[in-house]
Amino acid sequence: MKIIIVGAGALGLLYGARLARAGVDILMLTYSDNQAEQLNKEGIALIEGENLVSRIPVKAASLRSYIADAGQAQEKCDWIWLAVKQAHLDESMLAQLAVLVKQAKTSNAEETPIVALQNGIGHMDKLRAAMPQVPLYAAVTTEGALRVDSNTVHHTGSGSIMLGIWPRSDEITSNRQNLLLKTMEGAGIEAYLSNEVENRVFHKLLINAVINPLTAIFDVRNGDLPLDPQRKRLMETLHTESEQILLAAGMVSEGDSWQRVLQICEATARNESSMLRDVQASRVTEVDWINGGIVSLARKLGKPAPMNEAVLTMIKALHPNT
Ligand code: KPL
Repeated sequence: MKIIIVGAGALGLLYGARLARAGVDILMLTYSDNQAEQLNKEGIALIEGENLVSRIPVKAASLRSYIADAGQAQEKCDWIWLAVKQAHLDESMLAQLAVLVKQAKTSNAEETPIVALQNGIGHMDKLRAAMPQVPLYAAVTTEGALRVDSNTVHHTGSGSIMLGIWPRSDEITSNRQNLLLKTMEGAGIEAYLSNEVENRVFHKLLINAVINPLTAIFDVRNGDLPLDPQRKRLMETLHTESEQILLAAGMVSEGDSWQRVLQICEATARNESSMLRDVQASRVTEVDWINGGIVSLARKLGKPAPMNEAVLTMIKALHPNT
């Protein structure tokens, strides 16, 4: 099986390393030629637990140079995994992806499916509009991963990945899907195929909408967020507002989601949220697709969203260049 992974951030490197280690033909497509060069030379260094356990060879190229090389049109592939951040999914990236999908078309002329691993909402609609003919899968992962440098990733917590056709489909499982699930199982990756992925996206969004902006605003790790009573009150208010909007947008309740937020803070207590890491590194955050996504849903539904608007404004004010 051949998989192209677009984006070599924490998740791209983590899945690239684990799948390549299990014998999958992995090609990492990066932003920069430097990162691709380093990956080709040194492979991916995967840290599991406290120790560097393996250095895994992978092939890599920059996305720009790969699609510009007409010779690549011969290289078919079975799946394209999209592991770039929402902020990078702009017009130029969508146009490059459309070229990549054309080049990757399998020999029996089937379109190569895209698996999208982004946080937040909005990306699936953008992908659908840009590539109406391409099968799309949304993926929600609970794996913990931290990129240490351009070819080193730390697997900080085990989780699973749920994949689902987008928009929802009750279609019978195909050979291609079964093969992917088997391949992931062989790589030690816990993976599920589900037609409930939209609900998973909403539930992950709810968790990220509470933990991510508040950890970034207060500059605290996930476990420290609910320890202070005032911060906990803000978490709870943000949670209640977000949950009500998401339920009105079609999310199906799965028990006590406030307790779930607290459990995740505890389970990831030593972690910095991805938004806190982004603001610390002056990178563009995903706030527009997390709290901004909830504000847009609220507007469509004619509901107020003052807490989501407030954290959106604060993240932008605190870090104007993100
Ligand atoms: O998904 C996360 C993130 O940081 O984006 C949480 C669940 C908050 C864990 O850090």
